[in-house]
Amino acid sequence: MSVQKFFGADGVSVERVVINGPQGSSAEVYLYGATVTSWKCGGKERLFVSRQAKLDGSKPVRGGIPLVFPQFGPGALPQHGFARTRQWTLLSAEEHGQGVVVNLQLKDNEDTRASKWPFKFDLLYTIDLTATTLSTIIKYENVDSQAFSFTSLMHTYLRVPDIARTTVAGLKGVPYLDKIKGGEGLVEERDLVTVDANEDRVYIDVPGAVEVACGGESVGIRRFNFKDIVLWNPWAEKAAEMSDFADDEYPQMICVEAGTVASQISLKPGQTISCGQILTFNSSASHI
Ligand code: TA6
Repeated sequence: MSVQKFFGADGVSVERVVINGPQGSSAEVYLYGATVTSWKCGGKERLFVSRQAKLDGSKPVRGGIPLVFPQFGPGALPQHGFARTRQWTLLSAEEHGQGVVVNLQLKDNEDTRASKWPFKFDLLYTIDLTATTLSTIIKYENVDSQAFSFTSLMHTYLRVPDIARTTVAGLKGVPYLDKIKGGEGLVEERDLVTVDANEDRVYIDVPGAVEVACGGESVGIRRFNFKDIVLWNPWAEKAAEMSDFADDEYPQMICVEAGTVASQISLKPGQTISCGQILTFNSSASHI
């Protein structure tokens, strides 16, 4: 197991960290946005990053696990908030018994305090890699003198061999907002959700784990203090509108995103909450 630090153009500041875990597992995180851009296990890359993604800090990374905070979607702040476009601080990267853990931090600064969400905050992001799991958990702290509320989400782009053969289990009976149908409220009736068009759905108060399966392999997503799941695939029409997403890439990805976005998380001064996800690779999916 090992930790590799790669430096930016200045030769001094760490640009990204690669951690190598047991059984050939690895992960990569850019300090820009604290964006996980790779998770390899079972001999393959499990995350999707567009070949047209910008990794130079000029725009949010199109893929991996961008962090959405303090605002999901459009609103008073730029789309999905400022956490995914800020430079995070690397606090530590070290081996433990079963793998490697990285800790990163983001605090308010004069730019965020001048924004429409001006509060003082402290985010501690822990990324933990083992042979078959990747956990990503943020400890959110209110270090302001007043309460604040936010929405937050881990915008996970999973790589799949073929979207046409991909199924998502664990959403049956869950109410969702269908953003393709103007936010219409519906209830998922399928045991296995499939995608064959542009889909953009917010599943609300999802009760348990979900599993994304394709070709006999799967990734399980267990949430920790995150209530909702967003499911998105741009399909051909939206792919064509994104300069950092190649037109032929949508069949190789599905976003299944753990977050709290249909309601706000509120913290009083001094309060903290930890939220996140544990991704587990399964070489034999529990559902086909
Ligand atoms: O994944 C859900 C979503 O909110 C979609 O509506 C789509 O906008 C996607 O995020 C990507 O957003 P971005 O700002 O990264 O282009």
